[in-house]
Amino acid sequence: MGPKTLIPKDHPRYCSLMIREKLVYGFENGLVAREGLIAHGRGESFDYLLGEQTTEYALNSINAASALLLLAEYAVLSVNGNTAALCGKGICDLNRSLERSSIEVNLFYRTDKREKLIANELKKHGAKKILGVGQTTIKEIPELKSNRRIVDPDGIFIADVVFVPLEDGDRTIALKKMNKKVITVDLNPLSRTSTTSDISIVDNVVRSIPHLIKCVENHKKNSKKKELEEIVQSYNNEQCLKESINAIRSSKGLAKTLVL
Ligand code: PTJ
Repeated sequence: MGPKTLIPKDHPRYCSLMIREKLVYGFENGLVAREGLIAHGRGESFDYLLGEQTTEYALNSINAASALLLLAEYAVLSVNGNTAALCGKGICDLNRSLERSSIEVNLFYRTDKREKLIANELKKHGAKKILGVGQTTIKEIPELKSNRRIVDPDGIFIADVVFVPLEDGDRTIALKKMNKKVITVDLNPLSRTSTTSDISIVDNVVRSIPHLIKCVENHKKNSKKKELEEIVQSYNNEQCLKESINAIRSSKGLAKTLVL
């Protein structure tokens, strides 16, 4: 079940408007926090400036992210309300593509009810086990005050690689202090999350997850461990962020979206 919509398929901004509809639907069904709608507005404005397309720099980051996820001893895919509403299926597909990974619900505006609703949504897409829900034992990320400090002892706490789409800066910094490799998806190349993560995919999470799954599948078939290691070692996050900022400044994106 998805949102019922009156938006005609030939509307020039159909894709962007459908993303909004999905979030509103997610909000009405208790998955998305009110603040999640506002956070989306910020992301949407950056997406507009980037031309609502996956840039070659984002593809480069996605390639490095897929290599790092495959090299991980244990990767955790952290899911919040927005991610669950926009690409719950994609997260479950990505988790199935990886051999050593789990999904954990981890919320900034945490409520038990929303945690359970998000877990149920992910289970509809075939996820068997969801961490971070109804925990009896918990671990806390040191030096973090927000609700995101509470993590699953079998999940983020012990993971060496954490995938955190639409993350807040404080937790990214805290995860780095715990020596974890952090991969994020954030349309804002200037955010603390983007500038602190090891790999920042500056792209809409809706577009990047399918690319990421394809890349993982491709590397599984064709790349050796050494090749994956080389991809990760030669990746330069700072350069990718600079290129994303340049793309915004040079208004390549604007040239496309302004006509719509
Ligand atoms: O579900 P919860 O309670 O965990 O709350 C989730 C939100 C997103 C509300 C919470 O994490 C939050 O407040 O996030 P921030 O600090 O506003 O950061 C969200 C970042 O994601 C911003 O930098 C946005 O530009 C970016 N963003 C928003 N929508 C997208 C996005 N990046 C990629 N794809 C999007 N669709």
